[in-house]
Amino acid sequence: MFSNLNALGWQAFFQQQLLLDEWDIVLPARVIEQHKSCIHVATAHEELSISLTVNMPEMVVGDWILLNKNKEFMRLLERKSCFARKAPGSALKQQLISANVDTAFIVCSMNKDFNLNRLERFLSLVNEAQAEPVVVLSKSDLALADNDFVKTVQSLDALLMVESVNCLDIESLKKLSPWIKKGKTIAVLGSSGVGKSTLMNTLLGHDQQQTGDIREHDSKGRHTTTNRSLTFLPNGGLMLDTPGMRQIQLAHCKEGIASTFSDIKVLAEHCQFSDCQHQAEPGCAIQAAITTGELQLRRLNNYQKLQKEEALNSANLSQRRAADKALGKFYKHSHTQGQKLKGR
Ligand SMILES: Nc1nc2c(ncn2[C@@H]2O[C@H](COP(=O)(O)OP(=O)(O)O)[C@@H](O)[C@H]2O)c(=O)[nH]1
Ligand SMILES: [Mg+2]
Ligand SMILES: [Zn+2]
Repeated sequence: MFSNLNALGWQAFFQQQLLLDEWDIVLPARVIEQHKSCIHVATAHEELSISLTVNMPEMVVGDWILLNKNKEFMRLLERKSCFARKAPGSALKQQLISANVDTAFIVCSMNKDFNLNRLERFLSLVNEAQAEPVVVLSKSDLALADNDFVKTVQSLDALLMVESVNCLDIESLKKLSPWIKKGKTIAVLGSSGVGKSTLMNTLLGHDQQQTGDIREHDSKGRHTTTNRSLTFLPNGGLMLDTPGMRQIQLAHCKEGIASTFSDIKVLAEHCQFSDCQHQAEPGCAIQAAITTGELQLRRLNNYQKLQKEEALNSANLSQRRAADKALGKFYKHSHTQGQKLKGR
């Protein structure tokens, strides 16, 4: 059973969460599709649909769950990695995007939409989720000089993986094969129009994803492509398209930002004052690095902007969580006895 599971992304990390006497009676299953009232899961043998009930924890594409022998939900396994963002709109809610992702392709097109600030935002998200980032520079067939783009991205971090590709050309996408392997889960991130769906379709060998100018909401405001799903690629990888990722607000992403901008943190350790704001203080190592050209002012500004945004969103989310908790207690209290809330 476990060899089939490996193809689904089953790893020692999940197996270790099974109790010894559970091995024969549980069925591990991976969430491959998410809908309002149900999830689709894949076990080693089949695909099933499971209705969601209020007692279940919040689940997201990529999650591993255990089913009992009647193929009913038992429990959610701890996530190896998790992507989340602040839910768009005014609601102060954290929204799960995907779980148990090994590698994240951050797609940016090599044209006028290319934007380092946005790339740093995605990198923060990926680093926080503890997935491996790979920057995929798309539309190489249209770019005048992909080398300049690759160099520009590498100037952020010399160790960052960067590949330039033509998403319409399978030969060109072979550059990505080191990361597309049996049982490895890849999330494809990036703004609208950069080629995420095209990349998936070319790897699949047929059009599964809508591409081009088709919007997430069509003219009638109906959702067209907002169901998140995990797709099996012919050569073994599992790929997650992330529709509806136009607007990513960072929340609970402090470490992700810190590791994305670790160069600035290292520089700051050499500032004369430990509480240096890097404005005009004497002995500021960061201002000195900007003067010598070692650090871009753009990068410093973006770092500080993302830090502020993250702090504000996280504070709002915590407040909301506290309010929810208080409300939850009230409901629980006023609820007539009998209905036990199932713990995790
Ligand atoms: N020439 C060229 N066109 C591309 C490439 N990648 C995507 N496109 C085109 O760009 C448009 C948007 O691509 P799509 O995959 O829908 O972007 P998504 O919003 O990120 O899913 C489509 O018309 C694609 O055909 C590429 O590498 N080269
Ligand atoms: Mg798309
Ligand atoms: Zn300083």
